[in-house]
Parts: sequence; C-alpha cells; structure tokens
Amino acid sequence: MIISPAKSLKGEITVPGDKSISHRAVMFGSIANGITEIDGFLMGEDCLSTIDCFRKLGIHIEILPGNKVKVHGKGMYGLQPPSDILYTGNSGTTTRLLLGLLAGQNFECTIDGDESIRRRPMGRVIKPLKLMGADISGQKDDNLCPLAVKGQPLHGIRYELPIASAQLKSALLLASLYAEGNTFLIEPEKSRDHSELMLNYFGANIITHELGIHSTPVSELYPQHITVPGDISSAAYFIVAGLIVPNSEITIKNVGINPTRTGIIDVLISMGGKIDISNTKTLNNEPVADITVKSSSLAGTTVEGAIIPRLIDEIPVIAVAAAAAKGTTVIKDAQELKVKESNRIKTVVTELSKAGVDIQETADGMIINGGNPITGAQFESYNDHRIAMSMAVAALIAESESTVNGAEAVNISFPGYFEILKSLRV
Ligand code: SPQ
Repeated sequence: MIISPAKSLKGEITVPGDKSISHRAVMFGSIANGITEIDGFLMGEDCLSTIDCFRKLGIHIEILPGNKVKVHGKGMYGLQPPSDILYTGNSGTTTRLLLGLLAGQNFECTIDGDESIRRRPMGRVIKPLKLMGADISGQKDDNLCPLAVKGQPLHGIRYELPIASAQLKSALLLASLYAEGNTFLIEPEKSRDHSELMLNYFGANIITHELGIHSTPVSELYPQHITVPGDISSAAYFIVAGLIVPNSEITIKNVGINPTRTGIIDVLISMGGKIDISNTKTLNNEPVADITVKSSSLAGTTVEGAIIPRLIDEIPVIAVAAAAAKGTTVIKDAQELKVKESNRIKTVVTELSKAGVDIQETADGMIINGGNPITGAQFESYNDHRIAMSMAVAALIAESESTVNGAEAVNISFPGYFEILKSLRV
C-alpha cells in the first residue's frame, strides 16, 4: 500500500465493531439456550476464526448482510466434539478463551493457529486451568500450540493473576461456569472487562469489586441481542491521525468508551490533544459515544503503570503520536507487547527508525524523542495488523511517499481501513 502525506483530514466516519466484544458475543451466544442476534459484528479475520471454531463445535451460526450474525446457541452442554482441528488463525483471543471454555467439556479436541499463534505463550492460561483440574498438553512444557484439550470435571480456585490479561481472566471465567464451587480471581491491574459485563448480561453470576472477581457456576445462560459498538482500538488510528495531520477535524461515531479501554484518550489529552466526547449512551452494558478530534500541538509524556492494560493495543499508534509531539515520551511497564502478533516493542522501534524517528527500545517499552521531521519509508507490517495501521498513520505526516508492505494484515481487525483513510483526505 502506497501512502502519500496528507495536507488535511476531514469528515465523519464509523469504524467496524469491537473485536473483543464480537468474539465474546459469538462464544457466549453459543453456550446460551436459544438464538443470540448480533448487530455490528466485526467481519475481520480474527472474529471469523471464532465463528469457524464454533461451527466446528456444532453451533449453527448465520452470517447475514449488514454485519449481522445469528448464533443458534445450544446451551451450556450443547457443544459437540469437533471432527477437525479448531484452527484459530491469528487470534490470541479465540485461542485463549477457547482453552477456558473447552477445559470443562466432556470431549477432546485440538487447538492450533498460524505461525504467530504458535509463538504466543498459552501456559499463562493452561497453568491455572490445570489448577482447576484441566488436562491440556502441548509443545514446550504445555505452553505452545498445537494444544490437546481433554475435557475434565473442573473445580473453582482462588487465583492471583500474575499479569493483567483479559484473555487469561476470561478463560478462567469461562472455565468457572463449569466448575464445582466458586472461583475468585485477583488482577494485578484492571484489564478490559467485556467478559464480566457480557456474561452477566447473559445471566451469569459474576461479582466484581476493585481488582477482585467472584464467579459462581450457572446451569443456564439466556440468549440476548447484542449491538457491538465501534472498536476504540480501530478508532485510535483516526484519533491520532486527526491530531497530528494539520487542518484536520474527524468525528468517529458510536465508539465503545468502556473505561478499561480508554487509556489512549487520557494519554492524548494529557499530551495536549483536542478530543471531545459526546452523545454518550449505554448498549448492552457497554458505554458508547462519538469522539471528535482536531489538529493539536502535542507534547511528550510518560506512559506507565496501571494505565498500560487500558491502552496496550494502542501503544504502536501512541508511539506515532509521540514521534509527532515535541519533547520526550517514555513508555514503560509494557513488556506484554513482546508477546503480541509481533514483538511490538521491536517492530515499532525498527519501523519508526526507518522514517528517521529518534526512538530507542528499552526492556519494557521505548523512549521517543519527538518533533523531528519524519521521512517517507518502506514499512513492513510483520503480518501484524496494528503495525500496518500505525505505520500508515506515520506515513501521513512524512515528507514524502511511504509504502506499507504486508498491508493486507489490516483485515485481521479492520477490513476497509485504507478506504476510510482515503475518504478523509481533503
Ligand atoms: O486476540 P489477539 O490476537 O491477542 O489481539 C490483540 C490485538 O492487538 O488486537 C493483542 F494482540 O488484542 C488483545 C489484547 O491485547 C485482545 C484482548 C481480549 O479481547 O481479551 C485482550 C488483550 O490481550 P491480553 O493478552 O492482555 O489479554
């Protein structure tokens, strides 16, 4: 994809549905008793992998025009043994949440994904699932895909999560629905809470208090109508683009603004970003609003501590904002970036360096001395959707044309990304 510098970006847009919420709506709908209708479903490759896996588990799922999905849920004990490997593609969410859900079934199956998934650590989920009674085995001390899951009777546990991971938390909550006795989880920092909100919407019994989460098993979940808000992680590219490209004003309608996801808004406002939130409403337990951004002079900042899980997927594009900002930005406590679709500390530093950005890798993040001219570059995506989209934003403020190689990676979470970007050019 060739990207030329932009003089100005203007317009009102919507972004595709939230990826985390779309996955969960299919999963929870599959184990509810009856038909769950989903509007605004993200038709990205990751969420289609989730649909594919649940079809293999015997669930009838209709994909209808207009981003609608109908899941014919068969109840808590309605999943069937798959005749084939459950292939999760590039999706960490599908892989880890499936492990939790399948650990307590009464059949065996195998989970595998693409070469990125085969590198990502699954032991973080498997270790506590084994404490609940699960039987899961795989490569490198049961840490890597492909993984064999032999369904077992489970029991509840009390577990302090060593990392703030919504995928780990959600896998354990799914297992807890099938476990005997109660499960009590304690997070080190608050991670996205879509599973807690949506499971309760489906009739589960999950109580949260600060960093603690208490779950009791349930015998039934009830089908729901889920309207998926726009994904703030997708909106993030246009939020940053609108701030750093001169003479710009962009409104992104109907974006999910769950506080566990809005770290990027807080950071960009603290950097001097002109960001306005309006028309706030609630859709199936999730807050939604319109976000308007205007070109702004940004200043460097420090991003660290409890805010990190609230913006973990946005760090690549925050690094682009930092490259455009005056002064130094330090990003710390973000070592989790090393085990995403790519090692996002390394890939961000390597790619932005190509464009002349003064950026250094650290053990748990990066340091960016911003405000220098950005040159056009040949960017690589490493087949990581967030790297492809972030580098496309950097290209907008470069002095000359850039190329993003492997740009098709955007289809993992944001089909139509480049078309929307083009529509904003004035
Ligand atoms: O699903 P996947 O591949 O792990 O996707 C990513 C992403 O950039 O879209 C991470 F690579 O998002 C994760 C996120 O980082 C989605 C997620 C969720 O839906 O629960 C939680 C976060 O991961 P984690 O490891 O912190 O639980």
